[in-house]
Amino acid sequence: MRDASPLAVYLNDYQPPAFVVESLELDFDLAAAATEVTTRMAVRRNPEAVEPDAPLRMYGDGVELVSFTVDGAKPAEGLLEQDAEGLLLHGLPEAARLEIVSRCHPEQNTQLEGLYASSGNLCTQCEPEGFRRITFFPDRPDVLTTYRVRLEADRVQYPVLLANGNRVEAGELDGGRHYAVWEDPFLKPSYLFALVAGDLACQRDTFTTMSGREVQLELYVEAHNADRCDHALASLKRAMRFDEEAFGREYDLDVYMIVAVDDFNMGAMENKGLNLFNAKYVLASPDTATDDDFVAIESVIAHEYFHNWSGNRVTCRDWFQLSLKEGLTVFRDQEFTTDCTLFGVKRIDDVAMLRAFQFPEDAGPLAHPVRPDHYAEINNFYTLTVYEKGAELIRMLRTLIGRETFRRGLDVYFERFDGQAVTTDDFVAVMAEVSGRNLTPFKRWYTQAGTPRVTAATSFDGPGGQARITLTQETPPTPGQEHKEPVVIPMRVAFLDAEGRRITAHQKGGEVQDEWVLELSEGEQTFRFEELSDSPTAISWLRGFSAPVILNANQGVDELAHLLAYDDDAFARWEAAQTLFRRAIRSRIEHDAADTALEAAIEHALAALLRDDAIEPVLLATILQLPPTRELAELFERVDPVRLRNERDDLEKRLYMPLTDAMQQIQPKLDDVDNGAFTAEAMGRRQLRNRLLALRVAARDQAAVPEALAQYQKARSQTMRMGALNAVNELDHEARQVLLADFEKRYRDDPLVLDKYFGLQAGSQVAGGFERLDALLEHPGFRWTNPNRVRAVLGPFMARNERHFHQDDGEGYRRMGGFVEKLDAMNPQTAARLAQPLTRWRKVDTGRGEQMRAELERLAALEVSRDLRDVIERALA
Ligand code: B3K
Ligand code: ZN
Repeated sequence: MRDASPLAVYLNDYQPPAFVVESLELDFDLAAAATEVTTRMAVRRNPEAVEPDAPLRMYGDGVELVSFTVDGAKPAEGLLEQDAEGLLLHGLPEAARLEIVSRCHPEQNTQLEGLYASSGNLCTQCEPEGFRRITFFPDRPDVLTTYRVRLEADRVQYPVLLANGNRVEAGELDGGRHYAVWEDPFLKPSYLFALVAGDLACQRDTFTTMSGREVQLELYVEAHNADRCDHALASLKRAMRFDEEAFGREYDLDVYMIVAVDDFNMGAMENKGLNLFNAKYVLASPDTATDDDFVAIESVIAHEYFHNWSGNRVTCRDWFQLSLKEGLTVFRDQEFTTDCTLFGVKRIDDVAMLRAFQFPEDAGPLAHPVRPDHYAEINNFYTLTVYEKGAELIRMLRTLIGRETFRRGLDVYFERFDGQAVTTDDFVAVMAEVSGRNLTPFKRWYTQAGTPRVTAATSFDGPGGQARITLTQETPPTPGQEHKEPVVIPMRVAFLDAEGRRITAHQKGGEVQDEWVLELSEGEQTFRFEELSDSPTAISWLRGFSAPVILNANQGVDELAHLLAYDDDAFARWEAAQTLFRRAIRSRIEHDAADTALEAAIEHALAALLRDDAIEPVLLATILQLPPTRELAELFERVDPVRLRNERDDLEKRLYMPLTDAMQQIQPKLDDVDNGAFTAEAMGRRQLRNRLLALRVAARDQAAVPEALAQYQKARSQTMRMGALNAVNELDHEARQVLLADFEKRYRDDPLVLDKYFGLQAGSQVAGGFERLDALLEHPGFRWTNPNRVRAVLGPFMARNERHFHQDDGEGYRRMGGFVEKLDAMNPQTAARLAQPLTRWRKVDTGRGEQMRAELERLAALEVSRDLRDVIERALA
């Protein structure tokens, strides 16, 4: 595990496996201290292998070899080689049967990859390379086989024994033990293997598929959580129906199981028929989970379910192709959530997340293409770029070839590659085939890192006249990619008249339309429009965020205010406000002074919005929110994050101070929101209520703090309780302490809610951040071995607590560096992830940036994991 120099793996070195595995049997003698695994496999030389007599490579990581036979006999001297990566077996015939007995140690496994113990249960995480921590195996995604798994364990400690597929046998054994045998009829790669042994309660439901088959749905949780499963099960059924209706995809096994686990490195895992979930994305009750939690659970449940086709039935040839399944599955889950949400706000949320997290990644030292071409540690490539930008690529493909053609392409893709491990090129080739288009230029999006910058300029020639749009594009250099080529950018646009209606026109030889998708594929292109039905008051650009680019359209304040008031595209409307906010911040930082005329115009536009009875509450709530500091930082080469945060908060205060009356007037219309309803509309109204409260507190509205206290006290749901807490969390005020103390007492024994308490404390900029940090680490509920808890403290401290994280004496960096070092010894994957805020040192003003770099260099001089070393080395390069 401790490896001083990470050696890179290159896409160009890909070779098909030397052997195929025709079938696999795994016998587990399960115990937390030591588990013995007997692995039997039938292997045959792969006709597609490059070298005809290549040895069989079986990876193993921290696994003890007990015995090894080939066709029943010990391999002859010298044929079995053990090295740092595992086993190499030479001299194999055309086909052979191997039997390997090996041992692993679940209880000591704090990495949470492979087989490990969590809350007294045993479970697995194999993607991407965890299977090799369970047994020796050609653990790569293009080795697919069928699995028969026998689990044997103590009957009292582990009454539930689960693995992928269908249970075909079970029974009692002597000595208080029992067993179960599971068979998965579908070909799968080892990263989709899973087992669970534990004492768990099962909540059941059923789902009848579109062809009339009944599927058993089983949700396994610890007994005391049995009353928090309804939402997850209902979400699962909605997702199953949606995949049938929107994508024609039907579930294939007789049972679909989900197990909630307390200690988990990420959100969830799509193992075939047996999903393992971070308990955070399963358990929900109105008292413990906020509306945001409910929505997140629904979307993660859907995401993992959708993987059954995009990932499991059709999988990745190698890990460079990760976005093949992740980008596509994120796209599919976004479509699902959009279907459950109101008025395009889901799209706005997705864009906001892309801008706050993926754009900075694409502009920083860890930038990489959606399909990377080399990596030192694949776990570090489960990134916003592979997932979220990957989903944007799928969305652009749909925009370019049209919805119906795209849908047909997906059908062909799933049918043609069912049971195979393929590449993103295979995916794009299908879309090219069904659309008859040359998509080769589009593929640059997969191989080129960095966010393209697009500039738009327009000229008009009176009513009934002509319009000309000139678009240019440029992508800045990223590590290892100095020179960039133009990419294919679908730009959705409309012209709006003085009442906000769309103007019609046509492009030369084209039909009369009121919205266009312009395809920018060169460095610069001009698009001409004729016979405009009116003269445009505003242009609505990049509607629906039709491409993941940074657009500069040089629009005036009046034009933006017009879009904010009228645009029928929710994204474009929100974007108009965001552009105004960004401009105001930029002026404050660059000119050291507020642009008072601009800020007055923004305030005026916001006032009009607050008077608008027609706007959906959830959209209003979303528009009123200023961009977060980490997104704003991207506007500048280098910036002092503490000052940026202060300017942002001050702008918010100044803009909303004159609007407190207007906000107060809306509030009575939202008095009935804590009503237990979970419709999109009800959630949107709660969101607005909480947003108004928070903005009023930020704007120093004297009445707002007692209202927050009252809201907390009266709350019947976690959404309203957290709404009140969030509103006062930046106030150095007794109210904050009183509420937080009450909250801690109330939820001390409820890990998922306690995480919210940790997050509020760590993320608050109120003075005394380091003392609070110390207190959290001393809290009886804090555990270094629980990723949720560690993330709840370190995450918000680095993401939201600029004042302390970026304290100018470097204390914040040293603390975080120290925590990362400590965590790395237990859980490298989570440590490497939590180190990432430190890698952004070049964006931070020189004095602080140098201290961040110094902390990275201190870590680099230590013996750290390959995961962490990879991140640090790229950050310092
Ligand atoms: N495929 C898993 C992620 C595995 C991450 C490994 N470090 C969950 C998902 O994307 O659905
Ligand atoms: Zn996924």
